[in-house]
Amino acid sequence: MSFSTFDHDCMRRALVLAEQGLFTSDPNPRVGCVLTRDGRIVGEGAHLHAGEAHAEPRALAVAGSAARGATAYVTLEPCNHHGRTPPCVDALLAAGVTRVVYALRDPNPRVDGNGGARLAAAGVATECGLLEREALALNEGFVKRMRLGRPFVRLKSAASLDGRVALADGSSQWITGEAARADVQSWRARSSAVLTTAATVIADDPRLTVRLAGATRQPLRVILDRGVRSPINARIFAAPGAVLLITAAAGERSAAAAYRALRARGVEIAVVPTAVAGTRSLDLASVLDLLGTKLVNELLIEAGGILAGALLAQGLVDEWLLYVAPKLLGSNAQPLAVMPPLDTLADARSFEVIETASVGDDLRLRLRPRAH
Ligand code: AOF
Ligand code: ZN
Repeated sequence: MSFSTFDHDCMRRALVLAEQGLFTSDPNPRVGCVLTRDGRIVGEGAHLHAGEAHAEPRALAVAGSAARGATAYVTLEPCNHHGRTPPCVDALLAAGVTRVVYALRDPNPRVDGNGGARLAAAGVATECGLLEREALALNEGFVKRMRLGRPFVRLKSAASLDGRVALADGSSQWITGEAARADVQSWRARSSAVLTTAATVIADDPRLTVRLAGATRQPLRVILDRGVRSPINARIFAAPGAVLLITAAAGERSAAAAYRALRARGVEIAVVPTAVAGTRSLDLASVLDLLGTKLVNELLIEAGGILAGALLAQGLVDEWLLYVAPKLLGSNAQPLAVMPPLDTLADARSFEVIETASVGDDLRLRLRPRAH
């Protein structure tokens, strides 16, 4: 299939529109739509909030009768199902659109090829795959949850040049500068959930909220707390937005009072198995499965080196957002990722650097694990 420069330009525009939903469309994907006729844009739309109109009906509403004979550029395959809104395929057909170009097949099993097939069967020229990589990059979380039932996992760490995330006494505020900390805000804002551990709640007392001007949605905050140790007066419980505490200790008499107090504060409590029966660590794959059932697309993990090491060792990290402060903290400070010693260099975990950026005085690396 070959696409013209105009096709590319229109799909690029649709991707820009899709980005309007970056912080808000959750748990739905970010989708944009551009309608053109005779080489001119006649309508544009984006999907902004789950439960509200999809991108296509928004663009069709702008185009009105100009949609007859138009081409629709959509960043995701138009849906063919009755969800919270009627099928976009019906709306496109009713409006008389004659060509539909979409970037990415919708992995939602209720759609997954059906939308495109129905358009084609109705005689609409239907083409798929234009700027697919870019459309996928906007919706990696949605796609992974639909395919595997688990969120896309983004691990965030803030370390010194010598790879340390806290002094031996636990103090870590602050290693990176204000600009790097502000940058984290937008990664939180695009996430469905932000996850930490009881150890971090106790050591740092973080709120883990989004404090960007105009933010309308708080990600779910998740605490891994095997022993229900999080203090009830921690700031995370007082800050706006929902909190989910994941533990393994349900039903233990010793934890009953802690549960009652947490529930009284509106905290939801969920239980997963431990990694190995009788050990302290929660089974992380089960944690991700649980968060998939809670419709978490993108999960941002902000915790210490123990959880980071476990996630990396188990191959559960999809992207590592690593802020590096040009400082040395010394070799007794706490490591970035607690991992067992290696026998040979060939066993080292390695990563592909997909982006580097300067943020204030610090560096930001985006890394993707290489197959191990
Ligand atoms: C589209 N255009 O703009 C979006 C689509 O509950 P609903 O009715 O909002 O349906 C959500 C599903 O629709 C979502 O899981 C995904 O498969 C699809 N999203 N489809 O044609 C859009 N946002
Ligand atoms: Zn739709």
